[in-house]
Amino acid sequence: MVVCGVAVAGQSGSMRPPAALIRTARGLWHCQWQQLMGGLAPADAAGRYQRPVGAFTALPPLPANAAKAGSHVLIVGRSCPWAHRAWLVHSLRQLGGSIELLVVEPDPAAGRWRFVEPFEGCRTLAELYRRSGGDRRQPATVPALWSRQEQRILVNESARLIELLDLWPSGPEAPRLAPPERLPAIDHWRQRFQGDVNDGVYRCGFARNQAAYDEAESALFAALQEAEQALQEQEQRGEAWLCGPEPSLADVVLFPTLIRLEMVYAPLFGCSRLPLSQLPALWRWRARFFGLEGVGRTCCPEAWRSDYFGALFPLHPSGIVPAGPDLARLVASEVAR
Ligand SMILES: N[C@@H](CCC(=O)N[C@@H](CS)C(=O)NCC(=O)O)C(=O)O
Repeated sequence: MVVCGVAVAGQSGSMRPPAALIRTARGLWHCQWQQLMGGLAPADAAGRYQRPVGAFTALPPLPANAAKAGSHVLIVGRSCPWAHRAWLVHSLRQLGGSIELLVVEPDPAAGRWRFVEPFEGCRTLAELYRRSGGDRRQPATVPALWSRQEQRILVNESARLIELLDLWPSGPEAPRLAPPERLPAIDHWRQRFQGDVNDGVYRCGFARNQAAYDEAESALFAALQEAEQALQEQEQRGEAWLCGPEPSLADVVLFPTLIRLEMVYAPLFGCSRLPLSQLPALWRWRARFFGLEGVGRTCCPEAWRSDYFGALFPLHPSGIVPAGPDLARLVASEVAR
């Protein structure tokens, strides 16, 4: 087998390894890779990624003390797109008065989130989960909403968390992101994106075989083409957003995935069929969303690259963090050339 980059005898002073050795190494590596992937990303029998079920997934009632300053803490990680959607709602609805934002750091060696300073006596998110009665076998994920009064995590499923945050009391200026009159359209897009786009990029990256990857990749780009078409029609009507003249939860859930596309998901997860520049309405939409008040502060490209490329060892064993495109170019309203 000839591979670009394999040292050729006489050129670098080293000998090309014998073919039998390469075959054996490939077989062994594939076996080990499947095992490592089993720890990172469970799959079904056909090799499709199956996202594990979380611990506190139900939508809780709005707490009676929701409006009280500092009564709750929203725990996020910078690189996580699921946390990013909750952070966006927190920021767009200006909830900082009642919900403190706490950013956890990844610990790639241990494969878990840790607090920069101990929080409620815990050093890791896993400890806080156990304190809340979480099952040890379930992953301690971000985002999570902590109640200081009840001393427990209220919800850690981002899809429910953003619904709760949309109902959270806030100032008169704070937008509602899922107003009842637009709910059918918003729900339609949220469902369309959740599996094929938001989880879809992970289904591409964590696929165990070609067929599983192909299925996820086609579904991802079919959904993006649909969103492109819808946004073109919206623009013709003079409406900037997926579900009308104002941004909604449908836009919120699409943004964290699309803003990471060129930096992480295309190079690492193989979501590279089309650069976003070839979906021009989505490109313009992304630039508009980035321009909303407070969104820029939630975008941390260095953390995205270092966490994904540094932590997902089975996908990127060298741990080398590649240079990425400049965020400013990706959110310029004109397509970057
Ligand atoms: N269902 C969860 C998924 C959240 C999730 O997978 N978060 C990842 C980071 S992107 C995490 O914290 N993983 C830690 C772990 O699996 O131990 C949601 O949508 O909120």
